Amino acid sequence: MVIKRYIGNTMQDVMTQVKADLGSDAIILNTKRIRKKGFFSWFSKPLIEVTAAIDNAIIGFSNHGTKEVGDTRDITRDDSYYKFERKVDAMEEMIRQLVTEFERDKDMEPQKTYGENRAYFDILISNEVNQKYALEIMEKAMAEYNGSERDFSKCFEQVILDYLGSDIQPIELIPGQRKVVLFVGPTGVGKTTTLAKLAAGFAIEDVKKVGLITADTYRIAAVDQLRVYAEILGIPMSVIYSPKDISSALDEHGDRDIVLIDTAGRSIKDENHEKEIKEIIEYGNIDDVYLVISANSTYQGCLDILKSYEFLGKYKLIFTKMDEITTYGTIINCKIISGKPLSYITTGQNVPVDIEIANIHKIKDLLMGNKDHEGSG
Ligand SMILES: Nc1nc2c(ncn2[C@@H]2O[C@H](COP(=O)(O)OP(=O)(O)OP(=O)(O)O)[C@@H](O)[C@H]2O)c(=O)[nH]1
Ligand SMILES: [Mg+2]
Repeated sequence: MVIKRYIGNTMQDVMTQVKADLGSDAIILNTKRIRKKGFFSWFSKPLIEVTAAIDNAIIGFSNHGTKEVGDTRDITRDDSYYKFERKVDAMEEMIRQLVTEFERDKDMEPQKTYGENRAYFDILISNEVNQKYALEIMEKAMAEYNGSERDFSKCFEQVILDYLGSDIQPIELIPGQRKVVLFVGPTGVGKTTTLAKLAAGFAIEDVKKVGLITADTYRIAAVDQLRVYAEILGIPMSVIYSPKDISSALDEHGDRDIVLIDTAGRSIKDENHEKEIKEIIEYGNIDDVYLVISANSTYQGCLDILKSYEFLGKYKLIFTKMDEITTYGTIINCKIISGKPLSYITTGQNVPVDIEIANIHKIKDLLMGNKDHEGSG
C-alpha cells in the first residue's frame, strides 16, 4: 500500500492532486486543517492536508495490466479482489489513526458531550472555570434537571449560585462594639486601595469613627500611600514596625467603631510573612480577616495563594480588578478551593466608589455573558 500526503488551499485543489497522482481508485484516509510554519502563518488561512492511499497492486495493474492475447487472468475477479483488500487496509489504517487520536484527546476533552446542553459546559470552560469543577457543575445541573420540570438553563444557573454561596460576608458593625479588621494578600492585588475605599465608605456614608493602622513598612511609599487617604478623610492612622506593637496601636484607636489594618504584600514564598500575620492576628485580637485576591489570577495562581494563606483558618474573600477581566472563573475556582465566603468585589482604581458588596446573581450573569443586571438584586 502506498500512503501519501497532499497539501493545498482548498479541498478541491487537494483532491485534484490526489486523483492526478494516485488515480480515482485512491482512498482518503484522513483530512485535516493545518497551518504553515512561522509566526505570520497565524494570520493566514489554514491549509488542507489529505492523506490518501492506494494499493501497489492497483498501481501496477493499471499501469501494466493491459490484457494481452493469451493472458488468462480474469480482470474482473482480480479487480474486485484488490478493491476489497484495499478497503480492509484502509479501514485498518483509519482505526489505527482514530485510536491514536482518541488516546491523545481523552485527557483533554471531556468524554461527555452533554448533548444539547454542551453550550453550558463551554461557558464554564471559556470562563476558565477549572475543568474538574466544570464537570462537577454540569453533573449537578443534569441531576437537578432530570428530577424536575425546569429548563436546563434554570437548573444550571441555580447550581452556579449554590457554588458561589449565598453567605456573603461584608464587614458588619455591631453598635457599641469596636470591630478590628485585617487585610492580607499577595503583592499589588489592591489591599491598600480596597482598605481606603472601605474606610471612606464607613467614614463618609455611614458616619462611623474609623481608624487606620498599617503594618506595611517594607516599602517607603507604602506608609505615605495610606497616610494620604487618612488625611483626606480626616481619620487617625498609626504605623507599626513589629507585630507586637499592634496591641498598643489598637489602644490608640480605643474610641473607634472600626479599625482597618493594612499589611505588606509579600511573596507567598516568604516564610516570615506567615509568622508576622499570625502574630498580628494573635496580639491584635483581630475580629475578621479579609484575603484580597486579584480576579485576574490564574487557576494555578489561586491554588498557590489559597494554599499559602491556609494558616489563616477563618477568612473572607475579596476579589479586586473585576474591571480588568473578561473571564470570571477565578471567583468560582477560589470559592470551591477555599470554601470561604465572598465579601466584596472591586471594579476600578477610584477611591471610594469602585467597590461593591459581592452579588452572586451579578457574578452569575457575568459568567453567563448576560450584560443586563437590573433587577438581579
Ligand atoms: N483596575 C483596577 N486596579 C486596581 C483595583 N484595585 C486596586 N487597583 C490598582 O492596583 C495597584 C496596586 O494597588 P495597591 O492598593 O497598592 O495594592 P496592594 O495590594 O496594597 O499592594 P502592596 O501593598 O504593594 O502589596 C494600584 O495601581 C491600584 O490603583 C481595581 O479594582 N481595579
Ligand atoms: Mg499596600
